[in-house]
Amino acid sequence: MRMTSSFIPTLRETPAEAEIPSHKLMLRAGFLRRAAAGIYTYLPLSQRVLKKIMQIIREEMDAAGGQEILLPIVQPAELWHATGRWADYGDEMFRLKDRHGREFCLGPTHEEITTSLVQGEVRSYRQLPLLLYQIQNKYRDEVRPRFGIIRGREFIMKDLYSFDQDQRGLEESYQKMYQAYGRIFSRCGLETRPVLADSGAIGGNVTHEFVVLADCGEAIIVYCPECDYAANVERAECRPQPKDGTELLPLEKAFTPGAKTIEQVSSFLDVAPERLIKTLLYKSDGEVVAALIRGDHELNEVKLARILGTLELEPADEETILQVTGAPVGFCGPVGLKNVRLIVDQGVAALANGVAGANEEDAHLLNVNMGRDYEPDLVADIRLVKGGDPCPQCGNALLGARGIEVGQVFQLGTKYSEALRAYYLDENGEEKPMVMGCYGIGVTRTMAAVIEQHHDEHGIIWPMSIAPFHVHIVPLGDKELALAEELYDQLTSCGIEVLLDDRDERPGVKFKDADLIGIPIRITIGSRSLSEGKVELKLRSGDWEGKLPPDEVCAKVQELIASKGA
Ligand code: 9G3
Repeated sequence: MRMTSSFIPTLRETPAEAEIPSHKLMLRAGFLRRAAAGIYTYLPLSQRVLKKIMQIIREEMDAAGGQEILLPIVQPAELWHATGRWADYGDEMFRLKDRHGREFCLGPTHEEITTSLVQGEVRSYRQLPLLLYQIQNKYRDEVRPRFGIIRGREFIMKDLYSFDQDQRGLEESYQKMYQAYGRIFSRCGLETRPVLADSGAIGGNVTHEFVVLADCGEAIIVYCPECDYAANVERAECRPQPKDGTELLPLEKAFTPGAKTIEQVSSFLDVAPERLIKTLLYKSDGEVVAALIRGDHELNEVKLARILGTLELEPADEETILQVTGAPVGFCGPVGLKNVRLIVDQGVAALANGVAGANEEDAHLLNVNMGRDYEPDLVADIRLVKGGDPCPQCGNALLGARGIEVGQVFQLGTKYSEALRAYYLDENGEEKPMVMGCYGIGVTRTMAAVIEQHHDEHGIIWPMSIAPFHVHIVPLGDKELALAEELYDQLTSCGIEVLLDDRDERPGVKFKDADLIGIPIRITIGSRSLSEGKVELKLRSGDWEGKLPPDEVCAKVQELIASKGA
């Protein structure tokens, strides 16, 4: 491609709305333009990258036994009513009506549609396992689209759905996908880390997220430097502490005027935060629940919601707190609470002689002990794990990190096949629900994640495997253009993808744009090196450069491409 006939609108300045490197660089390097909040146009350079990422995904999905289909974006509401999910998702779902007033949504995901398809076609165990996938736009009306295409409202996803006879079959499909994901991301030049995740409303209970470590990432994970434990903090477990064997002291009320927060109570009573018991009141499905957590720990609301088996969990408001405890906010405690379910974190269960609110204004209780002073309804792990906490597998201190979730694999079980009656006859002629898994890769998000992992202050540094082109030729003057055209033809005839900067621009402008766009191999043709009968080659990554005669360029470029694993 020649730059004079290409649509690559590079920018000198970074548009104000861009906050993170990948968003800034895609706008400046002429890869992307915004159509509306969270809605983008992918310009020619992006399209070339996306096609290569999709090609890698297709090769690996097909190799794992997947068959590609194309599902509808416009989905009938009936299917979502059947699974009960039409009501689960509020404004996040794009809904529309057809000319007859029938309700539809723009597909945010495709469990319903795919299960309904399979329900109508598969009747025998001989037809399983069945792995169907698509690469298609998805629509989710994010309340706050941000970070460019990383959290957009329209994005491209590969989603595969597996249908098996039983749990064992599902685990085989899951493993195949898990391995294929590792290969896909490394072939895209992405370093990802699979982490245990929470399956949220989708159902099932085994799920992993593939995360790209990045400071702008919205996923918060912990991982162990010593063993293979890694988890999204929504899901991360921690090792239960041993029970504190101290002798139980008698309950005592302390006057704590105005001391409400952990810090205030801790300093007023001169008691360490880890001896305090935070009692947090929530409303869940109409009932009031108290979560007890140590003063130096944070509550993990996702874990609490999962334990309560609820989708809606919100902090109790002030009048509920007043009504339930008889005291204003800040003096709530477990002793004497009526009609409130007590979910106690294991860190509190292990505590002896803790300090808690007295359910009385300006009063706290000392030497509170579970079992003697209050009965828990349930002791569980409801703690938000953070860096420094002990690894649940090996006990070493966990490390915290932020990451971009580029893929997610779920064991769904039979939630959708039961709801949509996707049954099959097993070898004994018995009717059984198919056991499902679902597996997503954010295709457009992957492109942005690659930029997050591969850029410097001058621009993008594309891995060879998904670069929009292999070679960027920069002739510095019009004398050098003739040789540039010759090299362009030679390389192109060897199947090498070349971008030729044939614009009538000063060298500085050409170099800036070449750095910005980030093609891996750059060939510079200038009068100085030409006088020695040579052209300059260098890798955008900076880890090689050299001068060589024009007739050796083609072989060298092929060697560089091969060595970079394209
Ligand atoms: C919705 C809306 C948003 C959603 C969902 C449904 C996320 C929803 C979870 C998944 C699970 C997997 C198949 C590919 C991989 C991910 N956001 N999820 O189900 F109606 Cl508005 O999408 N689906």
